[in-house]
Amino acid sequence: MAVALVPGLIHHPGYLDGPARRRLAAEVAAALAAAPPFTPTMPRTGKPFSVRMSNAGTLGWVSDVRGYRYQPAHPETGAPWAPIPASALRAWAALAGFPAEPEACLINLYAPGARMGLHQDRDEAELSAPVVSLSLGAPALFRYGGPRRGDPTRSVRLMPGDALVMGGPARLIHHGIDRLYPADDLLADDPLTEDPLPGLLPAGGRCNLTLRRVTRATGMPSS
Ligand SMILES: O=C(O)CCC(=O)C(=O)O
Ligand SMILES: [Mn+2]
Repeated sequence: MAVALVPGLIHHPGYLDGPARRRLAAEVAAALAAAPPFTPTMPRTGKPFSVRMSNAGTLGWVSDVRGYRYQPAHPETGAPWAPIPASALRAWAALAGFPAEPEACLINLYAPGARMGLHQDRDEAELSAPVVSLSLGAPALFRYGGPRRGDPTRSVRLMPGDALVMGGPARLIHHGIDRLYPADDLLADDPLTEDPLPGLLPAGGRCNLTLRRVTRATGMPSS
């Protein structure tokens, strides 16, 4: 059952069941074998992110002292990113309501203690496409506000297998991850919090995939 948290921000709890999560995790592990996780740094300051990242797709999102951008190759190996996992493409087709494919699948890897500060996803030229995100591993507290930085915020817990669609009036809202819930805390022994990427992510970690259309899709009405 889908829940509109605010207009345009649609939460699909438990969108991927256990077998679907395991399939997606295997596909992500394959993408990470081709494009190993790296530690992005903040524009200007060069301060490292606490989240490690990689990408799949024809374009990947990267951040370093030169700024935020999309590029077709891994910043360290220079190799092209792997194709977007098939299960993630199916989720986009079912949930995005957008006629063109996503070009970028950002793979965020949160070790316990990692977080992501409030930000907007606005490095894409095609803002009429939503952002579709899929979560695996530890539950996390997702914070969301409005289009202005000072707008009031609320939060929702994202569980493994949840999908979140950020589109329409919510496409440019501020959002971030306050924290993960420790695996030994409230959900110990819950089969939903299985270690999603052994060897790639410490136990109790979380993986989030963020699918985005980057370039303007041809034939779309201009906005
Ligand atoms: O990890 C999440 O659920 C959010 C990730 C995110 O907002 C991003 O990568 O831009
Ligand atoms: Mn984001």
